[in-house]
Amino acid sequence: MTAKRLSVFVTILALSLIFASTLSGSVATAGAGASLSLNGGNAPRVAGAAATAIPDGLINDGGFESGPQGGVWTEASSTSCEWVLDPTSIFGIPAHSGTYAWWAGGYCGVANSDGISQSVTIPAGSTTLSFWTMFYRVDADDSGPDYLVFSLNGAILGTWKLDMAHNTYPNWTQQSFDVSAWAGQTVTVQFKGRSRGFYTGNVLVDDITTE
Ligand SMILES: [Ca+2]
Ligand SMILES: [Ca+2]
Repeated sequence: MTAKRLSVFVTILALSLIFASTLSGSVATAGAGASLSLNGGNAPRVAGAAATAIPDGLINDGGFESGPQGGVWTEASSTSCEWVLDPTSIFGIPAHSGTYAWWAGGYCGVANSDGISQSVTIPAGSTTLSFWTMFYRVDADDSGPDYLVFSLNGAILGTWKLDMAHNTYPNWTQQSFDVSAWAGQTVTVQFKGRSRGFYTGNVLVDDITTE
């Protein structure tokens, strides 16, 4: 069996497992490095209850504890999967804090691209915006590059390649940026995950705060 055919087989198997677990009402229990390697798609998107904004520093619900379909974040995805999740069952590690984190990149039948954004006013005197990341590259690097991009008002402040060189699993690391240039302004905070090609990288993001 060629590597590609094996990949397709594993993908179908993973989809079947996720579908079966959805039917039974339980959470997919694929361990880290199993289904995640080729199909990171978690539970399909479902209509969720209206979320209540949870103040979390400057960034509303910067810890994603409103859960899937959180109302304070505008979510986008090129696939039907939901990317705010409890990562325990799929990644084998918990969120940085609380229950939920946001997952960029990944796979949902096909390579997934997703994003989250919200509009906030950076208070005068704020200097730093920080967040935590957990990069997880299971598969070999491929010719279709995968990225995480962080921007304020469209100005890209950080770009990370989701390749094997940036793998930090199972450790969370903190990223910090000087946002003093935006102090006093209302800006759009945006994260984008982009996956291309047959293999995809993954990154979890949690606890976005300012000081
Ligand atoms: Ca969290
Ligand atoms: Ca790729």
